[in-house]
Amino acid sequence: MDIYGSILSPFAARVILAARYKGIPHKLVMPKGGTKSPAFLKMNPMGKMPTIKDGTTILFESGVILEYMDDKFKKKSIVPAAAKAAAQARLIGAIFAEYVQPAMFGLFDQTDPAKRDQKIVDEKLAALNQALNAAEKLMVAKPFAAGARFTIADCYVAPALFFLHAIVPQVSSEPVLGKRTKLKRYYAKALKNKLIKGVFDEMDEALKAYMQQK
Ligand SMILES: N[C@@H](CCC(=O)N[C@@H](CS)C(=O)NCC(=O)O)C(=O)O
Repeated sequence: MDIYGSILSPFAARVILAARYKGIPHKLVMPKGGTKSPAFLKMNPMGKMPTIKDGTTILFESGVILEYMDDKFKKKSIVPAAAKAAAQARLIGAIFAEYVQPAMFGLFDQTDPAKRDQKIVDEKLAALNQALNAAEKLMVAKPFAAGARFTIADCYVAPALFFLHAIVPQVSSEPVLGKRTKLKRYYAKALKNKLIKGVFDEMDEALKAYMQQK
């Protein structure tokens, strides 16, 4: 399977984590000519990463790709079998996809102090805090997001937490995860998990390279 994307994209990192966890043979490729080239737009008219090519199957949207991977490659399922547990794992993922990440990207745009709009920073921090409070209620963090096993929830949570730790200290002096004990426990355990820490290290390297060329 070809996964088009950079590990620096938290959306692509979701899919990379799932592929590595499930042991799906894959190759990470950057689209030649970028995400807006005619050839890439033919595969994904939205011109976004991640996009995958699995034989004749071309798919995009990270959430759709995660579900496809789990449906097609049955080994080491990332969606719990029971309906309620599956919904809970997906719900944690949705909080990060729909609320944590948009606030986080809003803050990413404000990291340059010379161009910062403090009103926007305050708004995004408030939105982020609300989303993290919701995540704190839903997370199990024993040690994975939805319980004892790695699930689809971790594919969303882990890359977002990497980015939060890279971005929030640049715009706020408050501790990134505040007093949220489950999120803090999750992050501490993630740093000791070979799969997740491996992805964090690669994201860190890619972020440093990105900042240097900026
Ligand atoms: N909803 C999409 C979002 C993907 C997305 O926004 N990817 C960004 C990377 S962080 C991208 O490809 N941006 C390149 C561009 O917009 O040209 C998903 O979940 O896959």
